[in-house]
Amino acid sequence: MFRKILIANRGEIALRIICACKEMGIPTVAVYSTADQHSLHVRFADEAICIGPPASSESYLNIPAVISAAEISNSDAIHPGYGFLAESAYFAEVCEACGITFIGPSPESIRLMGDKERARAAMKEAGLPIVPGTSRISGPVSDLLPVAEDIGYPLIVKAANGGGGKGMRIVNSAAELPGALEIARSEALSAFGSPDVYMEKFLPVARHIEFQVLADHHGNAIHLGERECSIQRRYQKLIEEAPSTYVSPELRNEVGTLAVRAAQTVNYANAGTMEFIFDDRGHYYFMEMNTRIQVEHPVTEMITGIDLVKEQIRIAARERLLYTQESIQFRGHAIECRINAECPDTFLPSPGKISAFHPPSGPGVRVDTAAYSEYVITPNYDSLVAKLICFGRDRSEAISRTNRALEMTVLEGIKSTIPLHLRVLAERDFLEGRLSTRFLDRWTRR
Ligand code: MV4
Repeated sequence: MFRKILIANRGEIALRIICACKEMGIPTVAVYSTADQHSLHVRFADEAICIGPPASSESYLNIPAVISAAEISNSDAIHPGYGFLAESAYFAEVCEACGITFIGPSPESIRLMGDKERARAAMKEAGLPIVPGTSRISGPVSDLLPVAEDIGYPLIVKAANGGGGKGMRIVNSAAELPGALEIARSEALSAFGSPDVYMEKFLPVARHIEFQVLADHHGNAIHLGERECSIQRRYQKLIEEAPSTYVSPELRNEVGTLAVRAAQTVNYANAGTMEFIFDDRGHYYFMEMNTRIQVEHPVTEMITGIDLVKEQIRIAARERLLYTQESIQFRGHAIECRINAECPDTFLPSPGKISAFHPPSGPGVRVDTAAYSEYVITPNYDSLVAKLICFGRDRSEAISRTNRALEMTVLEGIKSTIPLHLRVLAERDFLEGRLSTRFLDRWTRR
């Protein structure tokens, strides 16, 4: 096992990783920017090293600063959390070159899955259904019109090196294609450093459902079922749940088995998530694979009883998976609400000082947060204040718990998404499990 783990992140996920390390008896090192000197990850880690000014590019994304902190503190592993350096194949390579274990998959796996077109091809080869579409496209629009005609409208243009919605454009007709391509290309260039895009058939009423897999370095792999993530706005997830009301035990077993086999085919090792789009006729298609621990991992932990962060650490230390597929049991239902510091109507960030904060508790309630009363949310980082995860013996109990927990949350001084969550939880379609990626359109114009 590792001697000491450096956590290259901040906020609630840094605390979540500290929890796992403490329970495993592994000392931790926090890194922080000058904006975060009063943060809880600094307080709860065994050591803390300041790595730069508030701007992420000069601190949490500053590879030489992070590696130096690991070397000075004699850390032999780095957990990157999510965001920041978590999906940088280059960072994983630098760790390797410095003799530090990157707690995540290999640089090759990160690079493969980061290239959405190569990932699609690899997963198709490994037996997963993919959305009909093209590979990387270039050249004049006139050459692309016939290709687009072939796919059929509506179609969606996506960034080849993207993910998570940036650089995406829905195209309803040939007339819209030139403009959409131009916008998608320039967005892709500024967000991902490459203007390359590809086209896919757009599935208008669809569900976004992802499967969690765990794979070790000894060829063992399991899946931990799915998470339903259809309730998103501007491709930012707002509510996630497990299991999905759409997935029967048979379908879970079918897609999970395919996901596990695909992970093994590409020699994937660590935690990973395969995103699928499900249409309303029972068809499903692989979209992309995320090579990190995800924000919404707690809903899977609640229904399986497995600590995903501890498993990531064990796998990175080359230990064998503790579980076989047969030993995994799904029990109950879990719902996660992302409580962001933003206006619930406009979704504009609402930074400022939290004047009062009392997180909810009681049976079946988990709150992952790094916030406290008097804490100041600065505009430097993302707006996540807390994740509220509620467990119930069934979906209906999970919903009532989420409702009462939201009502029993005191969060003053900033605007938050709590009112929006309460509205969603009162919607008939939500209560009856009729979810789709269009769900939030009823209240928001995108
Ligand atoms: C799609 C899609 C429909 N058809 N691709 C959004 C995030 C990114 N990871 C992939 N996403 C989607 N890709 C095809 N071919 C629907 C989504 C999607 C979505 C689209 C519009 C509005 C909300 C959405 C929520 C989740 C997924």
